[in-house]
Amino acid sequence: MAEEKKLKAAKPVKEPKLADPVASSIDLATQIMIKRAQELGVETVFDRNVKMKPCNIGNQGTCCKNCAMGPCRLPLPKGGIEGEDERKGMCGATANTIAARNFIRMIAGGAAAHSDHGRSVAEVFMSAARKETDAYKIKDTNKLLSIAPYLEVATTVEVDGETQDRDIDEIALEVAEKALNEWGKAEDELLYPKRAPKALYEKWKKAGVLPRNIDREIVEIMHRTHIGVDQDYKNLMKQGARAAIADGWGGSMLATDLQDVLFGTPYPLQSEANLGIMKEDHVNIIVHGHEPVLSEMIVAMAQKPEIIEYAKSKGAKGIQLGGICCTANEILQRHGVPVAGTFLQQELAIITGACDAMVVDIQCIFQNVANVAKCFHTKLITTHPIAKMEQDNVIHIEFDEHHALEDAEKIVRMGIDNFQNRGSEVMIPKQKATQIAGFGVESIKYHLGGTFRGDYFTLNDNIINGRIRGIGAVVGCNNARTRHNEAHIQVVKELLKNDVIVLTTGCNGIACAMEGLLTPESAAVYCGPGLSEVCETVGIPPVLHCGSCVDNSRLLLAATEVVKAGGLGDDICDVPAAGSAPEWMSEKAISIGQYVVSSGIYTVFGATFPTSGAPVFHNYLCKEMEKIYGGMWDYEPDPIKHAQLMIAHIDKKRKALGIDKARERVLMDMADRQALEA
Ligand code: XCC
Ligand code: SF4
Repeated sequence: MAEEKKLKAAKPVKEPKLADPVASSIDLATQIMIKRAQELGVETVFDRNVKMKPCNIGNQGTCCKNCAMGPCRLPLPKGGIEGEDERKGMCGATANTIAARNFIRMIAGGAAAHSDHGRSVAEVFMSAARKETDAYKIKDTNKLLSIAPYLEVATTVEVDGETQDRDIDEIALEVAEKALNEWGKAEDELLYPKRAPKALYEKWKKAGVLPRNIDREIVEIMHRTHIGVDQDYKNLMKQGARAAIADGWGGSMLATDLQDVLFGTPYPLQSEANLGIMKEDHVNIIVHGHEPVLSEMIVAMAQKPEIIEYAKSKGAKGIQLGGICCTANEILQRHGVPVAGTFLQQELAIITGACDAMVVDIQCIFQNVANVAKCFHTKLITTHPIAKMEQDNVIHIEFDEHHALEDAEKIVRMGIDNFQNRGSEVMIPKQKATQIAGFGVESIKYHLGGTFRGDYFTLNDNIINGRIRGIGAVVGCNNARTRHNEAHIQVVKELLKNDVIVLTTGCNGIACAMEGLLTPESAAVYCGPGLSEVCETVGIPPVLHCGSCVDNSRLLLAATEVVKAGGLGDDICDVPAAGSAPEWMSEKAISIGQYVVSSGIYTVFGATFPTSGAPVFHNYLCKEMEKIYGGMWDYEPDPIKHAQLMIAHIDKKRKALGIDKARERVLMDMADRQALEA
């Protein structure tokens, strides 16, 4: 016995489990930096992924902790359910009820995040309209005039029987009032859903899902999912859809529109992406999060000659700004500021040892960046009153639109002052790719619009004649449970190969940028003959980066423009289009997925799906929902099958429109032509 004990005690200490860099990401810069982190003994999300397994019951969506009699856990039995599903929680809640409650609480979380972001922008917009701040101005008056009618704000006035243009400041003020009112008005319904095609609006009306105001729909989810309230998954999902519509056609759309008015509507511009954008001899300031309100000021500050001089006085050659997540997408699309990386690269940016300041606002910020920053000289600065961190190395500089420029200056100077504190451990990977970003409803109109006919006529025409098979909207996060960027890139490439043009936002946009897919040249390499020809003629990349998470609202409006241009049905659900989030992880992704589905678009998610433990409810989302909205969910973790499901749906829609034959003709022509040329 004693011997045995001794033997046991002598057992070597277990090495900590570490991630395999190549298995963790398809991106070389990421692989290099994961390895680097491990050499330095700094833990990243990739290591935590191998150390901690996700909970199997939570994963199935069937763990309820909505009251203190639980948590009640209802995993799916190994062999599935035979006969009646008798699983129930303490109160009797079924697996369907539990999964549906959890699902719509995710929608509430996501819709709240997007919409609260929108509210902040609306508040800044109000300050600008009232001229209470020097930092923010109404920059894009064309955009202001274009959105005013949707908020029921007149752009003209009658003076002595004559129609005249109304004063811009007056319009801005009324737009601000009307917009802010959307979050909490006591009567009526949300205004923006009327921008949808009429058939869709009527569908929502009939289904009883027209949102009343943004906040109310989110609050009602919290009420309905409290113990003992709504216990019918269909009725729960009705509210889930309503809150999601209030996000996509409400909070998010307002965020996008008001940001465009304040900071300018994006137009295509060139930039770069990946960690290689950081520069060893420059002060590197990384902005991370979602709201452009502060980062816009930082961009302005970092360009000021006296600030650049100050950086030089500290021994740096200049200031290099870079972005992570959607703050990156915001300042990329308006200023061409390069993107340092995706959601999963946030820790790695600090591990370069060259990040002098990381400035974060809201959403998608790992608390672990504080632990990583502790191992380096990096100043980690939180800026938002609702988003602080407990670690004591985190600096909080609360940002306020009334002293925005002062705050931005303080932050940038802090980064500059920190340049000299760098250790010897600087290692920036070289990888970066060129990208063209900054697409949106307006620029697609410009590039693919017709000169004589409707705005989106050229795009529609090419879909009708079959050169473009359809539209794929591929968006969303990275998820450390899957190989970084692999599904994003495989799904997108499979779509391109099959002549499906891709619109992207969020971290998929960043993944595509890193892979070089956001360049016109990539069309000839990756696209089928039809799409490649269109891209070449028009001079656009085959993947159009349309911005941040809230900018998924741009995709809804682009789809609406396609319907308006004619020839592809009279509702969004008629258009040969499909949505996808191959590596989703956030609650916002679920809210986005639901408003896209409720807008009539078939939407496939990868990674995992939080309803697998409740097959009846899952089936409701994936099949029954089509009867209500024309769109439905699907789940497929294999990227190629995932893309093929989207293509099959696109073909189904082409057939319903009677344009399936056109494509065969185009391909035949093209093959003939190629044979002739050869
Ligand atoms: Fe966050 Fe918007 Fe997801 Fe990326 S994509 S991980 S939500 S940053 Ni919207
Ligand atoms: Fe369990 Fe019902 Fe309470 Fe949920 S609400 S924890 S299912 S008793």
